[in-house]
Amino acid sequence: MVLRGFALPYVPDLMPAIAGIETTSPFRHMVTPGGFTMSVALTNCGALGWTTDRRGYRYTTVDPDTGKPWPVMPEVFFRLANEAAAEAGFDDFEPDACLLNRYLPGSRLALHQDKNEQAYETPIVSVSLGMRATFLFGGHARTAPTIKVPLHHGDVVVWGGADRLRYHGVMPIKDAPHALLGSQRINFTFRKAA
Ligand code: MD6
Ligand code: FE
Repeated sequence: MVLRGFALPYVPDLMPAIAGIETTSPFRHMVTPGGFTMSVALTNCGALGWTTDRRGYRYTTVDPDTGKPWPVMPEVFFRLANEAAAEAGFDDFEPDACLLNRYLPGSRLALHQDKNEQAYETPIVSVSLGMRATFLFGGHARTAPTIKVPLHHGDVVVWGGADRLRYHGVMPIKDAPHALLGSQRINFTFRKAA
């Protein structure tokens, strides 16, 4: 379910919260198990954070770059995720992990499934800020046809139930600077990982 503009009222509180997360755990380019450096830079907040390196994908309690716990999930993040999930019919969503992705012009995200979480019965809540993106929403096989969904500043997507494991990705971002964030897109996705 796409909740157009749902995050807009939260933006004034989200921006300083993101700046705080970045101070403790900066965005960085991680390497996939296949040896590719991701064009998207990522960081995390919450009890668990998603990471990748040559050994695989996993959730960790500690930022591998700093050796310290991931930054605490800001209250405004949790509230946004919980309220968006409820709006989509998922009551009492209590995420323990939030993955933040930063895209610069040309950054893309290849088709993938989100399946490193323990709880597939809980949804994922995804918030888009900054430059627009074309999101690819596919099927349950990588080769299944995809539909293109434009995502703008403030849009929130909630996925769950039968659609939780669909393949998805993001087309290369076009440079059309955003009034507030400039030439970047920030996406964050909330999960119940444990
Ligand atoms: C993005 N989002 O929008 C990347 N994954 O930049 C994801 O990979 C994603 O939006 C699972 C659920 C929702 C998502
Ligand atoms: Fe994903």
